[in-house]
Amino acid sequence: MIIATAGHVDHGKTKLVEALSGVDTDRLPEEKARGLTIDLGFAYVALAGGGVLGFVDVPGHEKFIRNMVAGVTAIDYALLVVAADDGPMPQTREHLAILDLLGVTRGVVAITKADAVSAERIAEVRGAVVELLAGGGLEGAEMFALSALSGRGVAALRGHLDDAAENFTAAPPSGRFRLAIDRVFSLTGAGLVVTGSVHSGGVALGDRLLLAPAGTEVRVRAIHVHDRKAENARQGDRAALNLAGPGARKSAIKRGDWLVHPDAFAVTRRIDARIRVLPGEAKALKHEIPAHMHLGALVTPCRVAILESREIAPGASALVQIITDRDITAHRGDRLILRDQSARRTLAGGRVIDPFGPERGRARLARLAVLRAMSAATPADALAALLPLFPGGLDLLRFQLACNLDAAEGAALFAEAEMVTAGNASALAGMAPAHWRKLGHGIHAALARWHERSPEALGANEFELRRIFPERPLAQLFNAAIGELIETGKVCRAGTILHLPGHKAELAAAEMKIWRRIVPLLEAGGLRPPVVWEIAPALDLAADEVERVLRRAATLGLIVQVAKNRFFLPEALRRLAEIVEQLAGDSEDGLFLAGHYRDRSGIGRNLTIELLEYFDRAGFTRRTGPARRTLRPAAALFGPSGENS
Ligand SMILES: Nc1nc2c(ncn2[C@@H]2O[C@H](COP(=O)(O)OP(=O)(O)OP(=O)(O)O)[C@@H](O)[C@H]2O)c(=O)[nH]1
Ligand SMILES: [Mg+2]
Repeated sequence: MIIATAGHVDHGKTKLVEALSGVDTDRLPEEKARGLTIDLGFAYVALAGGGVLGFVDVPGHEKFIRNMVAGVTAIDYALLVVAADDGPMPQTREHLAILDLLGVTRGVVAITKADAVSAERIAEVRGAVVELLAGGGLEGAEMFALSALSGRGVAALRGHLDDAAENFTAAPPSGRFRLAIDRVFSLTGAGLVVTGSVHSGGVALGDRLLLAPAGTEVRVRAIHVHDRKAENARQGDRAALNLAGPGARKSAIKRGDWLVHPDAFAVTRRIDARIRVLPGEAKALKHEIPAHMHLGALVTPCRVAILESREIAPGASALVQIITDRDITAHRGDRLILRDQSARRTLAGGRVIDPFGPERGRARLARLAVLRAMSAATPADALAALLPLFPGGLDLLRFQLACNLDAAEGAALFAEAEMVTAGNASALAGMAPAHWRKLGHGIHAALARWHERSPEALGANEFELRRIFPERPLAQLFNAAIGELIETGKVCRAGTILHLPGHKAELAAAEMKIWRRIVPLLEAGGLRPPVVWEIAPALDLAADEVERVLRRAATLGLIVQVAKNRFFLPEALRRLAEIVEQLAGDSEDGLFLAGHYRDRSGIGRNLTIELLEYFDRAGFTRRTGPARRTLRPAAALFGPSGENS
């Protein structure tokens, strides 16, 4: 059980931790010289029953509140320290408010320096503390009057903490591994070590992790949990990880960074959240106010955009978008604290709803509805509430990442949800059944209209057709809907052209004559067919005539226009798409680079770029940074191998 101290400067937190654990956690020379805690201190006591008391000692001075907040994220138990002579003071209140905002609801109160005051004074301070706790998460917490100097009363508090630790059961680990880094140092012999609280999931020796937000890779060489060597660490633990690998450089890691499972890597600068303004604030929180956000062990300057109104009154809560000055990482449900611009006062706190806040339309009614849906208690409830709001389908992997669900949790959730899914392991999309039925009807109707307007064309490309839909159906779902229509005979496909079964279109006799002469040249070109200005002189025709026939052939599905002058026979395009599929399949994460494609296909640099951009437009691939992944099988778009079309 991890216990963090809280309370005003000089009220005896560090002395009390020493009396309870035997460890003086003020290690820094400056702390010793000034008799003041500056940074976090840690002490661990192994209990006879197998449990551990892990103490995080925080500084009380208002100047070091940022360190205090870093220390109390992901703790289990609060030890509020109030000196009997002073009674509650400003940081007693502020620390308490921070604990409340972070959702700490279990704890105990120590009234220290009891040796220095009368019994009446102790009774008076007890009364003041009861009042202070009323209405908050620690309301009704037990109180122990004691002296850390004489030791009187310390044993009773220690007994209370031992009991609490014995009865404590940590929440079962869930989600992918995330550790909020609060210290980084080098150990001679071992190398780089980071420490922090494990917010979710678990980690084992040898695991590969990413440093967030930087994205560099590290490997876990050794693990200590609560000062003991371990094979793994899990949610709720305080862990020290010895790191190896290219990212394991002290200069590249600082407090506030995270170590995360590669699939939990999420970088953002816009967090949509619900926050509550402290009731004690004198004024309402204004729109676009600059502030500091604390999340995990991180603190960063930010702006707070209020989404539902122009201001938030003291004690009230509202949806906001927090725009940070730099890249950060966050997930749904993460607790955060807002302090004022000069870092003097705690203003508000709350929880992340969506770590990927949009830049545009963030306060639109439709977006607010999405945020309310995502605020549901569980990911399953959130998903059920979201699906009706997305007529074009929902990116399920983004949802999984936003909620930090591991693979098994994601799979179970998606299997149970009432929805149609499409895509693959690296691009999964979901749609509510009602939207799915509407989409099928919509595609059929859109094709009928297409034939009406362009009777001379055989039909439409899948992506030409998809563009017509205002709800912007996700490519995977749109393609799956078409697959279903083809299977049930309601739609036909010729090459990449879709049409209704009754509809026919052919080349005119003159066009057919030219087309028959072009085909052998294209066939001979294989995967690198000649462009228009190469075909025309070879056939002794005008370039614009060749282009006209090729365009016409494209509307009939005989050929596919990939770029301005570039046309591919469906068979060649299918083979090129299959090479993409092989490349993506060969790579561990499903990603491939244009350079690899050029080497594998042998079609050269320029054609590679034209072709991959076409595949992106066609909804076959999606680009993320320098790499691409496939969204669905090549066969679903370009026909199965060996198909004659
Ligand atoms: N008389 C008396 N003095 C105490 C007691 N506990 C702490 N002190 C004294 O109070 C002073 C501050 O104690 P610390 O434990 O450093 O206080 P702190 O809360 O850790 O202070 P910060 O970390 O700077 O916020 C020291 O001089 C202690 O000797 C106590 O129970 N009785
Ligand atoms: Mg101290």
